[in-house]
Amino acid sequence: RVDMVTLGESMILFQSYNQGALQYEPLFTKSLAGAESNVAIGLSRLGKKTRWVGRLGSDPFGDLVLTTLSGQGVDVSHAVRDHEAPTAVYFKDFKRYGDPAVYYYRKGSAASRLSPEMVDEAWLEGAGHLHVTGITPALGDHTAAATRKLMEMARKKGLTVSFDPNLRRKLWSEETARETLLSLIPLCDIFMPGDEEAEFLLGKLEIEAYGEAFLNMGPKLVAMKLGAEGSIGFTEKASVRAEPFAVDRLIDTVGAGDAFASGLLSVLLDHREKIADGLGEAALHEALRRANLLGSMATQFKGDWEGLPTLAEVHGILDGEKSVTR
Ligand code: KDG
Repeated sequence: RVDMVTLGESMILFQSYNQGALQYEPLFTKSLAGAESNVAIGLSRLGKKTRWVGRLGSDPFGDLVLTTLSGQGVDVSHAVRDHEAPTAVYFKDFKRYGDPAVYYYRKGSAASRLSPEMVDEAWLEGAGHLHVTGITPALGDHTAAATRKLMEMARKKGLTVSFDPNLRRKLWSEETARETLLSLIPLCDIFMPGDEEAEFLLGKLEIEAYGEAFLNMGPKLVAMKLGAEGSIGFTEKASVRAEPFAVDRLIDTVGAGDAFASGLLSVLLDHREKIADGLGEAALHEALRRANLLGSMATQFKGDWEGLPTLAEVHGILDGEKSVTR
C-alpha cells in the first residue's frame, strides 16, 4: 500500500555555505530539491508511505537523488535512469530581503525528456493518491502531456489527485502557463494555489470568490495559501480559515509551499473517501493548521525540506505533548 505517489523532476541543489551572494561565495552545500520529492519527504516524515517517480541521469547526482529519497523512506523503485541526458542542478541565491533567487540548469535534463508514452500504469500500483505540480508541465509540451495522462490514469483507477500550480515564471511564458495550469485544474480533487497564483490564473478577485471559482472547475477541495495570513480552505459545504504560525527566524522561503502540501495531505489522506462528498469543517481546519505549521517550519531552516518535522514533533507542537529533549 502506498498512500501517495508523485511525479516530478528532482535536482541537486547548491546553496552558498555562508548564504553570501552567489558570484562571490567560494563554498557551497549540496542537497536535494524538487517540489514533488519535497512533498514525498514531508509526508514520509509524517508517517505516510510515499513513492516518487521521475527520470534521472545515469550520473552521480542521479545516484544522490535516489539515496537521499530512499534514506527519507520514499519508494524510488519506479524511478527511470536516462543514459544520455543528465540530472539537473539548481542554485539558490540568498537575498537578505525577500525570497531567494533561483537559477536553474535543467534544459535538456533527463526529467525534461519525459513523454506521454513513458507514463506507466505501474507507477500508480497500490496507491491511493497522486500529487502533481505545475512544474512538470512547465518543462515542455511533452512533459505537460505526460502529466495530464498520469492525472487521467489516476482518476480512472480511483485515486484521488492533488495539484499545486507551483507557478515558476522562469520556466515558461505567462500565456502557456495560464492556459496549461487552468486546463489541469478539472483533473484534480484537491487544488492548492497561493493567493498570487490565484490572481495570476483568474485576475484580481476577493479571496472567497477564488474558492468558488476553482470549485466550479471541478476540484472538491481548494486550499489557498495566504502567506503570513495563514490559509483558507473551501469545499461545497464549508469555508474554513486557519491562522498562521509565527516565524521567528525567516531563513529560506523556498519549499514552504511543498511543506504546506505535505501537512495538508497528511491529514486529508486519512479522510480520502470523504473528499468527494465535501470534507467536514473540523477535518479541514486540522489539515490547514498542520499545513500552516509545516509551511512556517520550512522557512526557518536552510534547504527545501531539511526543517520538516516528524509526526511526534507535530503533535508536540500542536497538542502540547511533552517529549524528552535532553
Ligand atoms: O518548491 C520548491 C521548488 O521550487 C524547488 O525545490 C525547486 O523543484 C524546484 C523548481 O522547479 O523550482
